Amino acid sequence: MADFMPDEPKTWTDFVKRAKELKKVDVLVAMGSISDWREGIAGGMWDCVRVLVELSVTYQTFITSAHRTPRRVEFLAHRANISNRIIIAGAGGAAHLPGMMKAHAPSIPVIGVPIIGNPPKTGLDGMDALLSIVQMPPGVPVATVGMGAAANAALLAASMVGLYRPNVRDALHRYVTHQSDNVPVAPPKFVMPKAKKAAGKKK
Ligand code: RP5
Repeated sequence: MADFMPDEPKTWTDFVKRAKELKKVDVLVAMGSISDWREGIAGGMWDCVRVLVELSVTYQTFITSAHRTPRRVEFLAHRANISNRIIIAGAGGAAHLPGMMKAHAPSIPVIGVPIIGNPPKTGLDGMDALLSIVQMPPGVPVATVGMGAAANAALLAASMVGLYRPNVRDALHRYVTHQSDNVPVAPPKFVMPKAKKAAGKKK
């Protein structure tokens, strides 16, 4: 009789090899699909990794879907749990990945990123992913960042890693200081647009 559980015969060996490297890094970055990576675009998991690199947080990336590769999800979450690693998980649509990872990794922090499809796939513009991730049942918490806020997930993870790695804490401090320094003190001096000025003079 056919076994309908996916057993991923082609990818399983490579996947397990990569998963075993997880113990060498700070954060597991998982995404439900290659379409969640979005190289060069803010809002995808690429943006999360960009910030992790900037803050010297080490990471290992994986594509694993709660629906298409459930065995990978279970294996990865378990390994992260026993290795005390932080999980960042991004998914779109019916985004069960962060919640499923938390179910299999109850002792460690899981940060969920609701991905907005680009182009939109579900017509719900990321609201489906946001609600799927944030509305976890009592006892199974997933820290949820805003829709497409993959960079914020990296900053949140860095603040956790910084609790035990001073170089990451220092890098985060520099990042935040730079961000503050780039906020102007006030908007430019107000200048009345010419048309309005002229109209104003006629009165
Ligand atoms: C989710 O379904 C993924 O996280 C992705 O955001 C969405 C669509 O996946 P693809 O059809 O692009 O692979 O599981």
